[in-house]
Amino acid sequence: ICIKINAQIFINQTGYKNDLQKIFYTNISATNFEVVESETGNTFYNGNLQLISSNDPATGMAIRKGDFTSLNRNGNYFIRLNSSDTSYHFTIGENVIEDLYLKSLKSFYFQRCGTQLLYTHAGQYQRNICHTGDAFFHSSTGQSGFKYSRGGWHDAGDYGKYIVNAGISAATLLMAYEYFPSYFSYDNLNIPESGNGIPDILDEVKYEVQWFLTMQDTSGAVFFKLTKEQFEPFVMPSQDSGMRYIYEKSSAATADFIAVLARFYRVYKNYDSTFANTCLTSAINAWNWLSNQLTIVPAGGFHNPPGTYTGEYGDNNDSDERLWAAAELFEATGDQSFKEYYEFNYNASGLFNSTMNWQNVKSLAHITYLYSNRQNSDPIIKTQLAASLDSYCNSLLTKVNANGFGVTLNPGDYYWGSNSQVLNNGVLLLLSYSKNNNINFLNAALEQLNYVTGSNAHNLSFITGTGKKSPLHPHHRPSEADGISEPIPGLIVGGPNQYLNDPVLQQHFNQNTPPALCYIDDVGSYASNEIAINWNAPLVFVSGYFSNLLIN
Ligand code: 9MR
Ligand code: ZN
Repeated sequence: ICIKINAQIFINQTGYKNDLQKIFYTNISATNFEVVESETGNTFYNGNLQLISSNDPATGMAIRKGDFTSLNRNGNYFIRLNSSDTSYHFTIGENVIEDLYLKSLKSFYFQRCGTQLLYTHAGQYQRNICHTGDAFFHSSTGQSGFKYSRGGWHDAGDYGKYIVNAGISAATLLMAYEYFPSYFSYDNLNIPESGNGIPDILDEVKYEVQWFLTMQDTSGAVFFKLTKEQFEPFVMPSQDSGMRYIYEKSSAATADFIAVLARFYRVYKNYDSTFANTCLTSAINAWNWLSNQLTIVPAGGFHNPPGTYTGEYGDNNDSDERLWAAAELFEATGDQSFKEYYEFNYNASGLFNSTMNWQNVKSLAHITYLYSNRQNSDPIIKTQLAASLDSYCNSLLTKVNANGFGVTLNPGDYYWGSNSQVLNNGVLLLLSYSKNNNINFLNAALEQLNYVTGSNAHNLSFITGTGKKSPLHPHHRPSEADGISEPIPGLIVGGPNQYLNDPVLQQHFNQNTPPALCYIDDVGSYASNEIAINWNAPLVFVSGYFSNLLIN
């Protein structure tokens, strides 16, 4: 049958898992909806639409919501309203989220630096080795000469490598594995290490961790970043010539390094104790340096020296990073000194009152302590943490209820990388759910995933190569330069950015544009359409969780 695709029914384009909640939204004025089987045209579900908002503050739309959770018959369907408006076709099934999960994880392989991507693993996205000259000390370090620092992941749409942002990215992947090992043990992703008996998610993180080790100085300190002085032209990585530099030592980078290496040690020691021990030793050396720095290094936080314009990941407060480092080392070693550092400082700026991001990792510290398996962890603190996480998640539900699309963002929250905020909120909701079984948290987390896969005002899956309609022009140098029309799959773009931090956004929108609409699939819009490892990591967490979730 011939279907008219109407852009006004907003569904999760990657499909609905049969045993989970099923929600869509529409801005069409209607009172009820049908779920129609694609092949037969038979209606399998009739439901009422619920008016969520006649003027949703985030989108300016009148939004209605449809819920067909109880339809759990596997098949292909579309939604129909007013007997003629129809949605994209979608699937209800058992394994509908797996493709998204595997693509989002594989995207880290496509970000690898300093290695050739072979046809067997990368298919048409094969490419030559890049950045073999990594790297020379920048004069701002006060050092000169070369330090071997090949490998790791390109940070985002650019080819730089930044410890701080890599830190939260690697840690989020490790956290998924550490807390839900059976959900994240896939070893068949077709990366070079697949089939080696070690989960691919750990193999992929190890690729990054090996680069981390090269960024450490003999003092124990860790250098902030490895980039060019200017962002690269839109060429393939192997064509990107010119000097790449290692920049100053940083206490925030050192603390994030410690957290990742301590965490990696914990999950990797059962696979390769020698390498895991190297990681722990490096983390402790780093801590020894860090604990001798009484204030943030460099003073005021890292800033680009004159003549350098690549990313800054600016942060003038390293107390959350230090807290996180201590929590991870405590969990790795059980040592009293790390326990005391965490317990003395854990409430300095409150418990769970913010969602983690590259700049603020406090919640990651708290999660680690809350999930501690150490006998000497304090049960009273853990009870406080669990209650605080629960109440923070309730505040996220308040945001969900105030948003026409059930997303944990309200006007003001749509800043650069908003999609990652949505997914990191999803991570917190899932972690709280795993402690208290509050089904509202599980459902809210699923709504966050649905939002990025198409239940949004753009009727767009924000992840390349997924769903019916997804970004074709991400700000991602390899995707643009490779001569292949489809971008590299599995990459989530930053998403709506009401602060219009690039000229393309400024050209198309203004401060009267509803916040959630400030997004454009344009390669020039680096502030809404770039991709980044720290945005992909919580996507792996949330999609992997739901893909493998066993409902009892
Ligand atoms: O993700 C970062 C975002 O939170 C900041 O607002 C923005 C401006 O400082 O920088 C983003 O990070 C970029 C980094 O500096 C360089 N690589 C690309 C990153 C994603 O846009
Ligand atoms: Zn590279």
